Amino acid sequence: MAKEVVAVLMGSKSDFPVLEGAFKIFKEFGVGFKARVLSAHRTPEEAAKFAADAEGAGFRVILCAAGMAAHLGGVVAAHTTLPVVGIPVASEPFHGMDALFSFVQMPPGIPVATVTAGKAGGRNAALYAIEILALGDPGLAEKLKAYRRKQAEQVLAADAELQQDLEDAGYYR
Ligand code: RP5
Repeated sequence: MAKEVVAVLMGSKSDFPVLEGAFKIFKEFGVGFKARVLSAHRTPEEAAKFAADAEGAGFRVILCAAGMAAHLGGVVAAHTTLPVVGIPVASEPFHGMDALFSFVQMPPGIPVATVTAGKAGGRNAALYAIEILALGDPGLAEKLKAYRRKQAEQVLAADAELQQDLEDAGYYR
């Protein structure tokens, strides 16, 4: 098993679907991670302790997903100098705007890098963590470049398919 270098914290097990894409990306890149349910409000002492111990435990980046009044990223960032990436989770009645502002509106001095809400945010947070790790890992940097190339090829293949579909349907005549 790969050494766990990314910590993925979620405020509730109900946040899991937002992070599933991140777990798949870490697996694809061979990046070891540890996921935990830890809440800034419901388990404040455990969350703070995890953050304070994270660097010594070998983690290099911490992802935090939470919804509503999402203080997890801020609380974790307050207890570590490791980079913290916040993933807002959408919930009723404000559809993630509440969590987005909670993550993004950190006071100067304690940054939390915030991605978009939802599954896209989960995936981008994983890729951003890998970009950070790749700064000191040429093999990982190469995998990121290959990932981008594959992604571009998929878009170009979709474009070619679209051209063919429109041609076949007679829209270009
Ligand atoms: C937040 O409250 C969690 O991150 C979750 O998004 C939201 C609701 O939690 P549950 O009531 O589903 O446990 O702390």
